[in-house]
Amino acid sequence: MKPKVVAYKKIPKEIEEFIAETCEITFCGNLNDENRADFLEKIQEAAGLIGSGLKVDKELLDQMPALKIVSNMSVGYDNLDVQELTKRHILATNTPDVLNETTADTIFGLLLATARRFPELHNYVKDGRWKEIIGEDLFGVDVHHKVLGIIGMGRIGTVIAKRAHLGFGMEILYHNRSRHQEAEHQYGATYCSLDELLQKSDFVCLMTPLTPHTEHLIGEREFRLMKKTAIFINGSRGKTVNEQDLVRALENREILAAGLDVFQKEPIDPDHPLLKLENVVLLPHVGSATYETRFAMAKLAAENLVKGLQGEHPPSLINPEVLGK
Ligand code: 8YV
Repeated sequence: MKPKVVAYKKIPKEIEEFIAETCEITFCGNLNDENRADFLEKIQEAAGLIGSGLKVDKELLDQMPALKIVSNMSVGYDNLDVQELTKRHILATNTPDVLNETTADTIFGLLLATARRFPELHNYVKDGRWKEIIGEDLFGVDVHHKVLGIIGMGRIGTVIAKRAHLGFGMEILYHNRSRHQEAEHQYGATYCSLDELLQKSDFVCLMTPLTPHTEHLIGEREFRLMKKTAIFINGSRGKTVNEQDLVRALENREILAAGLDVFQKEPIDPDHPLLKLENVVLLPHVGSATYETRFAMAKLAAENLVKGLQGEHPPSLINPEVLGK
């Protein structure tokens, strides 16, 4: 009897076929309010769950008595109650590393676009408003050789530092739970306190995972410490910043601009104050959103799922203690 698996996010056909070799896979569509009842019915006998973003907590787990593994198609796993999963001896896996380069491309691209106001200038041309040589009112700011402060020098932060230092001659400051030798030796990164990073950086790039320690890590106090010419970039999770304080800082010009790929609520409400501001560049959480990288993430998530259900050690296990490791 093949173990039952529910996929609540679309996965490539090839990957679905790989899973179907050893599992009975049910695809319930990208989970939303409309298909939630159908999803809750399908998960009753599921031994495996694969997707990204679904809140997997006590309430859901009580409805999944047969669950053996939750496979996140994302590197972030703040949607999983890992403590509860471990207590119930349920494996939890994610997809680290396969998305580092692509996400770093996205975040550094967002930094460049925000600094040089590319979306605003694109619309200026597209709307037929380009009538004369561009004046100071549409100038951006330089990125090369400026100071980039990275909060969260992890796998992706390090690759951002590589682009910034080797490609753009930027000086790198970083704040992290621990020192990062590779970033220091390869990219000249300097470890410093959060306050010092905020005061000295021309660009502040938030790349931490979302944890109880990092929730609202950046708020009014932190924005006031930043330079008035600073640009804030968030590539972590929306809840690592106090969004109301960010809007206020942007409205009051306490910082120059912000580039955001993540938001407190996703999709963001159409009437959200951020959407009314000029000094922002907003992306719909597309850090890893390329054909190649999403395929690699789905492939790794599927390998985690299949190996976990076969009693083997999944390639990227979040809670190895479940296997007694
Ligand atoms: C994912 C991300 O694309 O991997 C993560 O943690 O935030 C993104 O790379 C997204 O969460 C999957 O839908």
